[in-house]
Amino acid sequence: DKADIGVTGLAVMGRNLARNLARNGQRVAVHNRHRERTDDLVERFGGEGEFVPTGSLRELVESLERPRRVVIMVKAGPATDAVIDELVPMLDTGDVLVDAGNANFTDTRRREAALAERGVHFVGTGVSGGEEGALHGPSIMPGGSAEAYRELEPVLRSIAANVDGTPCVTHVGADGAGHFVKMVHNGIEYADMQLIAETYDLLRKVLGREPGEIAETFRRFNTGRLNSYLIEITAEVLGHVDARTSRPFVDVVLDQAEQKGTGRWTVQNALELASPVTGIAEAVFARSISGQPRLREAAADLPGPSEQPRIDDPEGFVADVERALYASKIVAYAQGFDQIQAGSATYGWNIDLGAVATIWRGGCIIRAEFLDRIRAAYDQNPGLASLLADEDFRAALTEAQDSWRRVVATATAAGVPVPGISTALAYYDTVRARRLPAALIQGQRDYFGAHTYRRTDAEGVFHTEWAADRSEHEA
Ligand code: NBP
Repeated sequence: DKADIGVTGLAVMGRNLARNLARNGQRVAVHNRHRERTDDLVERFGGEGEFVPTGSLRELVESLERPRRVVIMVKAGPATDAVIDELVPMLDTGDVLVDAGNANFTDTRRREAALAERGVHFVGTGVSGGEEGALHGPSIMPGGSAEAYRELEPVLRSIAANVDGTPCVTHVGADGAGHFVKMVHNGIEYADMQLIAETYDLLRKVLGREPGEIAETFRRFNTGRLNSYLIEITAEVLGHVDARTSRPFVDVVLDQAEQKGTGRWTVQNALELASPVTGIAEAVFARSISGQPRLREAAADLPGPSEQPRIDDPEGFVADVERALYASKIVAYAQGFDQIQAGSATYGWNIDLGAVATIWRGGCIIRAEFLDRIRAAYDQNPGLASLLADEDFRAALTEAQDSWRRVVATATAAGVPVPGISTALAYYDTVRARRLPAALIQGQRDYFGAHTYRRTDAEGVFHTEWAADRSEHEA
């Protein structure tokens, strides 16, 4: 009997994806470069469904029903290329190769184009939700051709997370669109985590609360509009007590945040697209600063504020912080969706932003009630210029903005860094400003480089003779 689908790469993600497939009735051929992982999977979880262990890629390919469907779940980068290069000569026209790793979307575009020439469908697919998601239902973001998606759709729907009867999977767009959207998802995840971390820092340093108390505050936040997986796990982590020292876990962990690269890719691409994802950029840089002990050691003696701000109403401050977090989150997500919009236009993907919000409601790390609101915003107006312009978000920002300003002011007065919250507020004030000092920058550019400017009151491009008589003429 032939297998329905193959999975190669059986580390945590691949193993759990293979189990998810088998539990949903697929006969799954499995393969890993080092055989032990394959045997281990079948030995420990063989009872969960039908697995066909194979010892080589050739054996894997030969075990599959046609058109063949092979999922690659190996380390992103050269390892993925190595597996593709070995697999492709064994495949036939119409076969479908799915890369479910965290590939850079530019690699996916290159691979898709190369394989399309050989008649093989290549579907770069974002998978979010970590190992638990892979097992119980991830959010799945496939790119590639519509034809290939039709081939995969039923099985992807069966293994994806499900919210209110809707599976968290959609055909995002052609070639690298899926991996692009997964990249921005991770960027937004960075921004969201940074905002939550700043909120914790404020409650700790301004109000002097203990991690256990702050865990309770996050538990309460989680019953309201901030309800989300990230807030939920934040409360869990803050409430955790280290067994070795009986101290709060968060106090014994080295405060140097690591990263695997998708946040950096998001910002690199945003620079290419001139898409201002300031929240994601601050989050990536905040992790970078945390990971520079030499810099932090050298700066550790610099003075903070000479006096601390007085907080007369601590519960009022907590309420302000909740509003600041919510408003900042709206901005961070608005920026991320804008980047997807910009990528879609630049790379020709025609991405449905409402559909992206829909598949992020479950399975993935940023899953939250909030995504339902984003979906509703795009449902109501698919051509929305920014989520900030949506009526409901506008109302939330209007209600939050005074609190937001107080939080940034208090943080600044107390010397507590809030790069994420303050950049979000700066973005808000920038985009809503009727006049920006960009006019002055145009003047400076024209002064030193004759770069020209446009006027508010006349068509055309102008230059002023700064070094001579300062007369203006059309350039
Ligand atoms: P890893 O990213 O740690 O990769 C380990 C797997 O890659 C093993 O199966 C290993 O085989 C295989 N591999 C390597 Br390394 N080099 C290879 C090569 N040259 N040829 C063939 N196989 C090779 O595994 P993971 O954490 O399960 O993640 C898999 C993918 O999913 C990655 O792209 C990751 O970025 C992505 N992802 C991970 C998460 C997560 O939460 N961990 C979430 C979302 C996406 P071996 O056993 O023989 O060494």
